[in-house]
Amino acid sequence: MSKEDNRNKFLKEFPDLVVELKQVLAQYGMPQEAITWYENSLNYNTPGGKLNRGLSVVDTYAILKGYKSVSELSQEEYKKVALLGWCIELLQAYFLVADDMMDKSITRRGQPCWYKVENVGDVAINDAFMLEAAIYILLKKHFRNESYYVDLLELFHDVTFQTELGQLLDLITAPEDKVDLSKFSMKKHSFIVTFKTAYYSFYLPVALAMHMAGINDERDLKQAQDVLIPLGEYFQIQDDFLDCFGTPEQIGKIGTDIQDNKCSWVINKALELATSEQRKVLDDNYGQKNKTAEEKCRKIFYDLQLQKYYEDYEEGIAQQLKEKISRIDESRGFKGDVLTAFLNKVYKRTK
Ligand code: GPP
Ligand code: MG
Ligand code: MG
Ligand code: MG
Repeated sequence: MSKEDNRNKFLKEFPDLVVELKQVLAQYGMPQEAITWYENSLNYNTPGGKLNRGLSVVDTYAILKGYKSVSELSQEEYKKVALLGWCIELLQAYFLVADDMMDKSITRRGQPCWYKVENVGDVAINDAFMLEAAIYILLKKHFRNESYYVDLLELFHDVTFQTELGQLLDLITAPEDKVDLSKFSMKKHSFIVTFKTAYYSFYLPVALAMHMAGINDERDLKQAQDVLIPLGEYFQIQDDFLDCFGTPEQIGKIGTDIQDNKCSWVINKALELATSEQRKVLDDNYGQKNKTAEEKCRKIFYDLQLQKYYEDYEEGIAQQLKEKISRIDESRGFKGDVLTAFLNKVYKRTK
């Protein structure tokens, strides 16, 4: 099955989930207006992205089961594993709706952020909570009788909290009114991105598929985690890099990290390399809410040739990860191919 077919097959599952979720509101006797609101929020915020996380659950499950392609899954099996994939996409939707408000972002996936849509505004806060709630409604409905139901719940809860910890550190390291670049470091950056991105984007899809495939020995979950967390860190470094050096057309969003005073990979690398004059310009302009100051910072990033350092980082980390994957112990049924598939999706991505 081609990549496009895979994606379309996965997308076809979503409308039925929306119907199920709307039914829950209908059963509570909610007025039609509220049901329609929820439907709009689900459709606007959930399916529009790359769907990497959701599709990964399906792909990983197929590899673990030894299928050559996703088309070998029975219809029932496909529906179930795709539902787990959609649960991660709902988690992602919940995070992004909230994150865009906190980061004051303008666009997401090539359209206005949800809170920027006419008549939405702060209702988006409640919509974010309701996107999260959808996960547990669907899990209860479809997995309640499985032996691994509690494992799924714990995974979602633990990973959600880890992401919130990362988001907390991301936000308090970037106060709006007080720019202090001496608070930043690569170590702090690594902590932020591991928590805010790597757990939910990389470990979660694989761990979910492992539970459903019955390959869930602690040692195997640990093997997966030991590769997926650094891979997720690499992915977020790409996100940081593209925020500054990518175009909105390419990445579907307008970068905000410089004006938002974010402890991103870009500024941390610049701080390692800057002369004292350059450092002064960064101290005076980073995190200032205007385009001129932003451009002054960006010019320094170009002068320091950060693109080159980024490419070096990318080559180095990809090599390290490949080596790690080659040492995976497959004796209990876990497969290194699961991890290679992830690495291939991430390596040299430009969007
Ligand atoms: C992405 O960081 C981080 C998240 C999406 C986690 C948000 C967590 C919450 C608990 C709300 P980012 O701000 O760099 O992402 P983007 O560049 O896509 O806005
Ligand atoms: Mg953010
Ligand atoms: Mg953001
Ligand atoms: Mg970003």
